[in-house]
Amino acid sequence: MLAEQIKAGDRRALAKAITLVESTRADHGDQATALLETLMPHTGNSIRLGISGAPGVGKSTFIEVLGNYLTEQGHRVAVLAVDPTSAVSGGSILGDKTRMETLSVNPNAFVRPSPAGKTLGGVTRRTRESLLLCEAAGFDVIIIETVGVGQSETAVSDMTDMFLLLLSPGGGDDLQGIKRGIMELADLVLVNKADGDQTHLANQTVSDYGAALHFMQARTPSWTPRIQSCSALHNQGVAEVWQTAQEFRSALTDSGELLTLRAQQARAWMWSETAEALIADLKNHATVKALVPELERAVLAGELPAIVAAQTLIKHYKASE
Ligand SMILES: Nc1nc2c(ncn2[C@@H]2O[C@H](COP(=O)(O)OP(=O)(O)OP(=O)(O)O)[C@@H](O)[C@H]2O)c(=O)[nH]1
Ligand SMILES: [Mg+2]
Repeated sequence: MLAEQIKAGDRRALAKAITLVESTRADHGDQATALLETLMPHTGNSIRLGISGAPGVGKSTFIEVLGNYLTEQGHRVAVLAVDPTSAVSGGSILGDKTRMETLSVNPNAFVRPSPAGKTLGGVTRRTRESLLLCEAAGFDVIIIETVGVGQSETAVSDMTDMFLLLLSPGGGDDLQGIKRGIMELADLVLVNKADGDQTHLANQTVSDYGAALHFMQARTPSWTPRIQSCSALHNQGVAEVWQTAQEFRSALTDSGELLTLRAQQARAWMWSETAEALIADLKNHATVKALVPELERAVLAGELPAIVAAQTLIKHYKASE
């Protein structure tokens, strides 16, 4: 019945299901996968947006304004966070700051902070599954926020249709701590804080980056990355962002690329799931476990090539299948 409640759009049931997905208990894991299987036919009906940018650039402010605007337009909006720092520290930066006070009490929105996890892979795996659950619950716009510190953007871009990068007015990407590889993921670059005495600088930044974008390899044949400015604080340029997102969606739908993109993402996810599960199983294997300390010591001491140690582990793992 949890599945039924989710399909009916019950936000509490959705929150419960996400907790199940995030749980590390084996029986919860089984329930979660069964639930995902049941709900799979009800997923896919959303536009999946990834949003990244350096700390303080205004991601949360922007998402809150965009989210409230979209619910006014009749959409149902879910916001999930991927916080690479939570994988390291166990705590979550985004979790605390991603409060989005007005959006989280909006009945047509669902805001979920980042799950805690030991690895970024673990955190993003849960986010992918949560995304599917949100779709099954009838949310038609899913926004995944990640802080732009360079590790999680690729993961987020691998689970979304469209990737938005927020910048502050002024400064090259090196000054903003944005790596070029991340610029290349962006389908839309947004210069936020285009207000007050920063307005002019924001316009300047738009033309500087606009020129640079022309020299970048487009991610897909049917879309050329764009750059726009906005002020999340004053709710300016936000409707225009949604306009662009819709154009993006139409372009990729018409060309058939959206389906291909999602299919390829799902296949890549299958293999990353397989790799994660195999590694976990191998590390749990009694013979392997017994061998690890000595092999690690020898590798650390430079006595044994890593490849030989890896092959030894795999040989023993396979021998006792
Ligand atoms: N002037 C101006 N300030 C803004 C705008 N958007 C956000 N801010 C301010 O910038 C600060 C950071 O905003 P957040 O929305 O918390 O930024 P964030 O990117 O989510 O930050 P982290 O979660 O720490 O990575 C806050 O003080 C906001 O009020 C804007 O459009 N104009
Ligand atoms: Mg934030």
